[in-house]
Amino acid sequence: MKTAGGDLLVIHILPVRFDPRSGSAEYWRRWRFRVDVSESDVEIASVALARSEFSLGDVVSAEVAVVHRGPRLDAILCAAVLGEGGDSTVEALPTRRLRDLEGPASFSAAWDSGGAPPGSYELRIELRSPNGALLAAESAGFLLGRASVSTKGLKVLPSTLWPGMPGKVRLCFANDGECPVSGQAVVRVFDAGGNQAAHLEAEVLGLAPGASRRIELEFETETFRPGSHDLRGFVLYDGTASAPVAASLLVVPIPVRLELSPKTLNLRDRGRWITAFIELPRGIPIQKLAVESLRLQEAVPPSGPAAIGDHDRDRIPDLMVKFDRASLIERLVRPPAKPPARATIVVTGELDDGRPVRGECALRIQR
Ligand SMILES: [Ca+2]
Repeated sequence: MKTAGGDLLVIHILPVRFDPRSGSAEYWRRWRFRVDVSESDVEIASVALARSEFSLGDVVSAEVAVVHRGPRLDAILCAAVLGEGGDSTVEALPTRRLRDLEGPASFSAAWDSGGAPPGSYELRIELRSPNGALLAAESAGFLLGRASVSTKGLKVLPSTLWPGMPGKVRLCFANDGECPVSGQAVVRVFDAGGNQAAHLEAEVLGLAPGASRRIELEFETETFRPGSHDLRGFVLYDGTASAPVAASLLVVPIPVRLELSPKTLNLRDRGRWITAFIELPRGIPIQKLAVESLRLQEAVPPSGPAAIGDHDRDRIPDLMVKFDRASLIERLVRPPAKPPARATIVVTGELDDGRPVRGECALRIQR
């Protein structure tokens, strides 16, 4: 853009790279620009590389388009391959004298990359006058050495767990490219509603070509809700992601042991209560069970006294809690249908931190 005081260069950048396959975004805080200015009638319109990535040993070729708007002149075409950032010259290509340059013209440049290590490079093209003055310059960047990571597998251990049980995932991946790869191994856990329940990440440093790696990541499940969960594992590297691999995880309520007394429900008896003994898995104190949250058949609340003891004498404390017998019978027997001979009684409830519990046992029914 021309301004009164000179030329104004405006650079618009979107410093974000979004990968739709992994849903990840990457952005850079620091940018570096190099601005070359020269006053001449000759312009390098473009340096078009055959590709932006080349395999090790490939011939890197480019078409150079030049426009000269003044009277015919001779110019020298200089081409060089520079290292990352354009700071060092890797190889200077033979110079060429362009005679009687007039109007648009194009030239090709090629570099045999044999023996060069993988990395990012720059092809710099300069047009100079026969006495060496710079007339125009342009460069194009490319990558040498194909970077590629493939994700091989993802496993959850265990594949069924309850909230609070530690989970572990194992992600396997391999470098099937030509250059060492560094990046992040990522595993994301989504609940049945598609919300992210966990995000796990581990640094991957210098994974050599041909090498594979297995990474184990542990995760907390205290806040997980019961239901199926989907996991996606991938590796982020060079601003891209390996194709994700999937696994699934089932979260169940904390299993409780349920025992009823009596074990047979005699419909002709006139008892007031049915007594339940509830035991939590080892490691979770029975005091954490919110007694008032308990329900039989998802409907019948505790109605009698409750006490902590060890009914089955296995040294794991259990809770004795009484339920209204008539309310339970009402749920099990629906006249005019004949009463069933047996029923599965389900107890549900919560711990005081909101984690769900569930247990069941069989109950005989005597008419
Ligand atoms: Ca016990």
